[in-house]
Amino acid sequence: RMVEEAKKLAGYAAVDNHVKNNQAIGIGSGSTIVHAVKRLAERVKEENLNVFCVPTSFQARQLIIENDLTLTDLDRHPELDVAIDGADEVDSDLNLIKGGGGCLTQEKIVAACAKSFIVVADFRKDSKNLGEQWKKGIPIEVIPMAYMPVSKALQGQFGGVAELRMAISKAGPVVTDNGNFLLDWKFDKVHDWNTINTAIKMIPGVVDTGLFINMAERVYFGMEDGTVSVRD
Ligand code: DER
Repeated sequence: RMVEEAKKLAGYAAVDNHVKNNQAIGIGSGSTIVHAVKRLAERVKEENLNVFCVPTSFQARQLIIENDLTLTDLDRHPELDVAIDGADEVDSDLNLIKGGGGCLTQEKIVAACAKSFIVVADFRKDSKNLGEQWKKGIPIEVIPMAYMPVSKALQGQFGGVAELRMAISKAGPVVTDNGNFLLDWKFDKVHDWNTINTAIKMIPGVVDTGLFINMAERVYFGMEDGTVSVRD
């Protein structure tokens, strides 16, 4: 399928351009990162590389273990050489919406610990402004007992609609790897994302947001025509 091939192109390009021997590497979550991890495992084997991988979710942890990569953590490697992760949408300033997979909090922590944060995405994620293509809203991780007041504060201050993310194969709300709930905030106008990100984080009960502002160093887009487009 074209999209899967595009994810693979992006994942391989990021690993081939940014992974070297003796690195501590942050491993993101989602489906595109799976291709990057496969390529990483291939290179580790072929080139006998020594790398240490920090996961951003239970899923990423499983991926690291399944691919026989060395698992580590931020206690042992608080400074990472590079973090590679996916995104739900990328705008022209390299601002990201992340959290479609519900792993945004640990993803943002790991991305912030890395000297270089590299994003891998298929062509569907390439937008001019946030919200053009991603219609599921900005994921916000919240302390469960506060989801209603946070939702009200969000809507009162910034408009739009904030919905509690309900689970599909489990009764009730999605519970994150950190034991929290998720709100998906469907905004209805263009905002200054840096300002609004800070304001949302100030609402008591908010753990973190899926807005990654001024964090990504480079994005690799796998394109429909089989090429890779790079945005710095
Ligand atoms: O949930 C997340 O933050 C994921 O990284 C997401 O943004 C990308 O997931 P995908 O690679 O499956 O599209």
